[in-house]
Amino acid sequence: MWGEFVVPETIDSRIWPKTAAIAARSWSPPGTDDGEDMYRRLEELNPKLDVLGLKHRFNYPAMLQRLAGEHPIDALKTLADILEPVKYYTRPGTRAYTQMTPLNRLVDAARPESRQARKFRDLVDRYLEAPDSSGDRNTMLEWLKKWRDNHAPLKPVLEESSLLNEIIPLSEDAAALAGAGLQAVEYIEKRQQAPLSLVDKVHPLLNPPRRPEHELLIMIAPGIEKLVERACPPLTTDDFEDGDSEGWEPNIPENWQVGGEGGNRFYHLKAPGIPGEVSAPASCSLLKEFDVSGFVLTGRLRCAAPLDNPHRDMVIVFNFQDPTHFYYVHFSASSDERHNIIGLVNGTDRVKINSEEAGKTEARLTDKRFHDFKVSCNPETGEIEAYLDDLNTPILTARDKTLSHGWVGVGSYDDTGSFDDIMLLGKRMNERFE
Ligand SMILES: [Ca+2]
Ligand SMILES: [Ca+2]
Ligand SMILES: [Ca+2]
Repeated sequence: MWGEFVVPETIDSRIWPKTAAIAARSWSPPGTDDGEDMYRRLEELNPKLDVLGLKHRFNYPAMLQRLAGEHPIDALKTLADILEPVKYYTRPGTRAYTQMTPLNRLVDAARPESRQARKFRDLVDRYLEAPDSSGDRNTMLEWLKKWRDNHAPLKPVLEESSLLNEIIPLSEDAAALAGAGLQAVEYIEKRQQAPLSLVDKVHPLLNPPRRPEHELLIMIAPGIEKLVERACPPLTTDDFEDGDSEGWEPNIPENWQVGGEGGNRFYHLKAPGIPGEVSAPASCSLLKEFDVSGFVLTGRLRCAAPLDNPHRDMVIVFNFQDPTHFYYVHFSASSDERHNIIGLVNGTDRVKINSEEAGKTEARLTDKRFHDFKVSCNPETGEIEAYLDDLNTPILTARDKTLSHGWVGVGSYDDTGSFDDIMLLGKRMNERFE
């Protein structure tokens, strides 16, 4: 075994029982690939390993008890049972570790794979296959309620321990995720579409910072995501892997194509657009099937302009009604009155409408890598938010009700670049945004 974050107390849990699975892989015929059966057999093996004196299970409650101090461990275990340590080489980049750093935090106690989260994913899958007749529904709801209500009893435990303080936001997030899962089930069973606000609430929890200080992942998140997606399905998604750009309507068709590299395909804007009658983004391609009133658009974008161009940009357009009436989010490499803004084009040259001071916004489009983005708009409140990389904290926000609906699309003011993994959630025109 190879690992930097192991001490005698945790080494067994990092080796067992997965070594048994590796062994079985080696002596089994290539066709043996039943994951469910593997887990069943590993669970049978666990007590036998206990008898041999391995501590891969016994040290877990002991470590939790040490963290919980005088408190009972129940609430802490309820949370820890659905957590896993961050993966790959994330830990060394999160804080300065040395050989003298004690490995006694919750990330060290947490097991490499959460059995309960895996079982929850299975329950969700079976429930979504047959929501009305699934015998797993009650267990799923029971678990979700337990996780939703766990933060209140756990909070005093976390507040009293200097080692557990860092878990407070994580515990809140886990409870919020479970709460959102329960709400999603309500909408699924009422056969109603959930409001976008539910998706908006869950989205940041599903896209946590890549290097969270507590170094833990909430492993029930993918199951919750499936429930929320069923309750509020996207209007459309596009990863461009089929090689065509059906559904997209560019203003200059010859400038757009589906490109590919390294086995991935994406939507590529290969030439800058032509400036129009008013100052506004010159290139855009719209999802013309969806005239939306309120939406959340997510995806990835990258700019192909030279790195020494401080005005390099990619834009997301929305509430587009015609070429001189629309909003756009301008993601750029520099911040001023025209760059890295939310802009409104209303029959005349664009104006900056975001509330951040010009020149003070975080301009993150400084390289040629793909960046995650999210743009959301609520026409009832007029709130517009734009995110890049960190999908928890918007870098641009505005409040404007000039245009209440329209098409969304992707483009650039005057540069080139690519888009991928587009997902549009929204209410079509005349549906209420709650
Ligand atoms: Ca793709
Ligand atoms: Ca396609
Ligand atoms: Ca530019």
